[in-house]
Amino acid sequence: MRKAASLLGTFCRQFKGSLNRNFLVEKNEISLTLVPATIQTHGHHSQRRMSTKAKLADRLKGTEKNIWVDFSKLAVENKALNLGQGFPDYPPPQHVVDELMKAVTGNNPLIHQYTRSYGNPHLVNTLAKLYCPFLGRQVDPMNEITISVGAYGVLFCAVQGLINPGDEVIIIEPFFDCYEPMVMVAGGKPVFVPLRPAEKGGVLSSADWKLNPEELSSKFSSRTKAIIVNNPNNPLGKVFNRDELEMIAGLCKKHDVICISDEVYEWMVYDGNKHIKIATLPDMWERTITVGSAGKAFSVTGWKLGWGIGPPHLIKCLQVLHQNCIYTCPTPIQEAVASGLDYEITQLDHPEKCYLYTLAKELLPKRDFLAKTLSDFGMIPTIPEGGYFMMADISKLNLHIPDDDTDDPCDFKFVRWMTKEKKFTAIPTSAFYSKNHKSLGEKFVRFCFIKDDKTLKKAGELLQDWKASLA
Ligand code: IK2
Repeated sequence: MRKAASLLGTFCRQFKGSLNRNFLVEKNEISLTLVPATIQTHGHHSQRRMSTKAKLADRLKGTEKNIWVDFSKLAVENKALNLGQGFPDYPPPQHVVDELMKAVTGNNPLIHQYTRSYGNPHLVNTLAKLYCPFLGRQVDPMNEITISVGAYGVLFCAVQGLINPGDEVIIIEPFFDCYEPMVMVAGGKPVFVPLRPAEKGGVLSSADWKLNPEELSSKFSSRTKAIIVNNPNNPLGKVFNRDELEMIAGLCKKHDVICISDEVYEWMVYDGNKHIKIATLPDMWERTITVGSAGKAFSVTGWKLGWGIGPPHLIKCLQVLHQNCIYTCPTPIQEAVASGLDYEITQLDHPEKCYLYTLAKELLPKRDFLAKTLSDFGMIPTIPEGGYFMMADISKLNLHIPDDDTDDPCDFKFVRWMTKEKKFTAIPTSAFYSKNHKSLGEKFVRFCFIKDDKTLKKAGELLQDWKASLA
């Protein structure tokens, strides 16, 4: 991908220029308007001078960029077919929506008021019941579970509640991007270790991406406070097998390290793979926080409700943070998720009726369709064992992508160009790598396949037309 001036570069420069001329960006999901940097109050402009103290807090420096903010905006601005951010573009299960309707239209006036800080009693009781067989133990709903604003909120509470300045936190690459800024904001030091793909060419499985045990072991020291494991992994779709989890668990125990296990895609596993909770391995319950998400489990990402499950001595640390910065999550959403899960619990022995299981069945043909579509175009997909994302190698595409005059890695330039010129959006995978390892990710792009079949078909047609135009 050669350097050359581009329209895209010009656009970016102009846009930055207008921001520098003291304009504020008023953003919503639909449109973007530039308004003068005066305070707008009911149509009246009152001129106020910015305080010189209005500066980002020092501890947030280096965390200003956010891939979801930037690329969701880009997709909307360009009206692009969006296989970027991970959410479905079709309705969630009806019974869960019905539960929310019931909650807000029922006779209980308190449903509209604050509920218990660490989680509505109905929800934590239901979660304790749901996870008991999967964790192989009784779970104390009041002391071993905490609810927060999505898995994001739980991860934030875990990291802020446990990490001291100078503590090291091991993060496995590619990683869900928020882990790094969360650790930095806590004053901790992220220490990265990459999964490395097998050198065999052609289509890979996410199982072909492995940790090197010596490399992983070399990252642990007396300074290591925690490791964040994402299983199934976003963006790769890797489902860690028992041997891999035992290796990680062994190191956690040897070095007395806490494991934050982000399992938001726990229900979405394919091809007979089994999701194993690291908390169920010997002596791991005591040192593991398992993170889950109602948004992911029920395909309602806008509901933003998540949970952390673990022993009281760890959960207490999350609760202290949560009670002082969020206090409590929306009561009707908690009630609806609880009732929705109550129903799922009754169906666990009927996998064909249980949404937690049928979701993976629904996603499998979408995964396979997308893999074929991308392969036909000339990308080389890594077939995910879990989750709903697919990484594809773009390095063999013989395309000339104009440079956009940024210092960003190639995948950023490629996705920006594709969004603008082809009206098709994905997520650049180097966003899931640390600064020094961006080169490991920049030849891949991530596509989301929890999309309506019509959307996926449109993506196929778009790529076919694009390919035809290259011939
Ligand atoms: N953990 C992981 C691994 C996630 O993927 C997510 C949500 N990611 O969705 C954005 C994307 O990758 O396209 C979360 C945590 C956060 O989950 P929640 O929505 O419950 O806060």
